[in-house]
Amino acid sequence: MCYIIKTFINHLLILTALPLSCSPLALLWLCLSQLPMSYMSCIFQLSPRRTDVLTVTPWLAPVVWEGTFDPMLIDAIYKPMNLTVAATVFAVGKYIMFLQGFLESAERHFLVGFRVHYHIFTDEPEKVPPLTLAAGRQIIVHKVHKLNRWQDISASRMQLIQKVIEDRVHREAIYMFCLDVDAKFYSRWGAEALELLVAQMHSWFYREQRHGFTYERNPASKAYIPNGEGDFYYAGALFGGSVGEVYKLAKMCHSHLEIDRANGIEALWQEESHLNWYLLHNKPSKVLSPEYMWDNKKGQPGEIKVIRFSQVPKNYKEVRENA
Ligand SMILES: [Mn+2]
Repeated sequence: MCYIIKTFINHLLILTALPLSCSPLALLWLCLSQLPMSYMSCIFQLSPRRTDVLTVTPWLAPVVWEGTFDPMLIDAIYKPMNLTVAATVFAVGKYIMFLQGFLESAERHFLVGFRVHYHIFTDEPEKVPPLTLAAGRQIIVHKVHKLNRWQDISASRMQLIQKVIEDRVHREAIYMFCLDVDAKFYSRWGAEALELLVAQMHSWFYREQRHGFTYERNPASKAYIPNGEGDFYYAGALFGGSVGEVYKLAKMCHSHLEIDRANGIEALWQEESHLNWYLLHNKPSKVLSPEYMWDNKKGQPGEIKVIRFSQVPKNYKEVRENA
């Protein structure tokens, strides 16, 4: 907002060719540039926000879109807190090929200026690229066994997330995000995403009606959501929140995946189906717009002003173990 006002005044000054020293507009410009951030935020709040998209859920959780927050103000609030954020990334089997692109782009855009611990789960630790990270950021590699089916790899994530929190993350970080590795960052993905329980509207379903969501519809599954229920279809590729909330989520989803497995049931989208069940019964306190995990196959519709993080287009036959 501040930037827009300044740019607008700058343009006016240039157009009217008024000398900076005596122009009343220049005085206004000076005043604006001297205003403390708290006043600037008031101006921002009084201006119209996004009206073309849903910006708050029926349970009053914000939905984060470009234009709904002031990144400078967000950083001014969160940076002094000196937070550590953990990020879990699974680079198992052929997915290791995405790790370098993921990490290099994350260093440019993901929570820049914050301490970030990347927890990389891989069956080939020697293939983790040697990268120099910004100060306060580190890579922690966890060796895992390669499972044969991608469905099992996906289902085992919840168990590994639960375990890494128990082992160390609960001591080391305040917030945590669980991210898919087959994606790259393109623009700011910042502290505006921090909250107790954070989920993202899936880029393929944010315009869909409830009946179009691909929830698990088998009543025998622990991920069952009946027709007529459900808020959003959330992406399995991105969720997070406080370490405590992510722990509760991972523990319950893992136990539900195990119960289903014991009963010979595999939910339609495995982990994602169980995540959607959990988030229906435990509402996220912040919902991220599809900007936060986009799919470039969908182009860039007008409401997507910024693509912050997006899936790398891939041939499933090349990367999945049993596609
Ligand atoms: Mn993925």
